[in-house]
Amino acid sequence: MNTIFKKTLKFALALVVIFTAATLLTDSVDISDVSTVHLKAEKPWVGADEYAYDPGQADTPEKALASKINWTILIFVILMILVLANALDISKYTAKITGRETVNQNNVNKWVFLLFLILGFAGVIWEYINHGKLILLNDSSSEHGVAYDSMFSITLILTSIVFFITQFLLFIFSFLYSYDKNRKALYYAHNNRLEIIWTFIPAVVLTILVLRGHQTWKSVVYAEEYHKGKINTIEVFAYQFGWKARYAGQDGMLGVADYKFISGTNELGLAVKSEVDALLIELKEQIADDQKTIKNLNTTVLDGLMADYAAADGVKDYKSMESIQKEIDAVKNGDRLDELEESIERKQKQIERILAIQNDKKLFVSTFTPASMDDIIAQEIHIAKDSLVTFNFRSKDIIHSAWLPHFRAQMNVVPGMPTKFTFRPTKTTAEAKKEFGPEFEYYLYCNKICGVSHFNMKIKVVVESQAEVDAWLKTQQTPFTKKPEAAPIPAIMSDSTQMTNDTLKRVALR
Ligand SMILES: [Cu+2]
Repeated sequence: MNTIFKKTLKFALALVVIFTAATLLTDSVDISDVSTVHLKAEKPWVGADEYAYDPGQADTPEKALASKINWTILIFVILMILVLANALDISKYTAKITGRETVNQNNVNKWVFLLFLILGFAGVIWEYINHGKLILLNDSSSEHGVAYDSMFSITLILTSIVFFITQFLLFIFSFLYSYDKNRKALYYAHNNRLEIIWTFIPAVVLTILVLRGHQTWKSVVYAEEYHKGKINTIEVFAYQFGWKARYAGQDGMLGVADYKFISGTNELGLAVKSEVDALLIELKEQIADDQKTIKNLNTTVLDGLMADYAAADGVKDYKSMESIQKEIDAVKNGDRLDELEESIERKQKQIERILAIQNDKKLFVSTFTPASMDDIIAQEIHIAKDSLVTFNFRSKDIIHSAWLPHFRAQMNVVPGMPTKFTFRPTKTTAEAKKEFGPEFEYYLYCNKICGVSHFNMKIKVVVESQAEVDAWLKTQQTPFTKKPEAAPIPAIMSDSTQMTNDTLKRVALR
């Protein structure tokens, strides 16, 4: 009897908690209003400002649904089910003590199984109808993307068929063959034929799917062996938080680049002798500065900080006072010294590494080639429709991931480990605008959370004709091409002797 009392008490307590929670919920928040983020476009990745939060858009299916469901009632119903389960528990104990069954647990379970089957299938079908168009795509803008989309669709269709058959059997058997005291279960331990069938068929199907995937993958990462014809190589450089594109200049060759050469005027670290020499001088100057600071740390540096602190104190600038105090503490406890020594060591290492390249004759010749001098560095990526394009990825700092959703392409961008991706764009930006709307643009996004401004780390990709790409390239910067001096133009110059800009550039290079 004691147990029944305890259970009933628990049941009553749960009811009180639930009613209180429900009342509080109804009073405090209208959950229906904050439950969904509304996507501007019907397809989440279409449009210039994808993923933009747009509360003004009222008629998305998500919002319509959210307003229909009163979330408070939903939570209440779920909790009521839990209470009911508790109540059934009580009946179990009553049955045990009185010896009479009040609720047939088998019957309850059997109907719950059937209900689960119907609701589950209804949910899945609802999902297919409402979001299927976001999954089963056939609007890719690249050649391999078509294969990618069809593989995705085939896999989804096959797994859906298997899902519906197996889940139907699982739940309908539980419903039809629930316990019946007049029926004896059949003992059926093993059937070799069945085992072979359900091992062999999935194995064959999966092998076909995997092989097709491998074939497509090969076309992407082993492009040189897979495709015949010219491949345009573009370097895509990632940094926190942005991208830069590097094109080969007129020589058609991308020059050597190395993170060791990166400087304020050489963001991509191209092997340009004059830049690297300037960097060496800069590094040496910085080391000298650091050494000077170390020498004067406890004298003029500390005095300066003290004076700054006093000045800030004078105008009651508490924020500055706090940060200056931190600096003073760092000087006093030796942190600043450690910092400076580490910085010197780092710079010395960089100098050593650069010199190791410069002093090795073979390395020097293979690194500092003229190829770097005419490389084009751009803030956009322009590629020609139907041409084969390889993106060579390089990262300055940490791991990023280049994601081109419309081309069904993604590749990690890893510092110190060059990666690449080859594809053939099949739809120009203008054609895509016709399909997706006038505001549409292709973008390459970062798809690896890499810091505070990760969300905005993207670069525009333009697909156009080869002639348009060439024309655009002419307008882009070649930061290391020596500009022809404003030389005195010979008074008389016949057409045949007139130097073009190009020859002037070459002369300047020599
Ligand atoms: Cu990133």
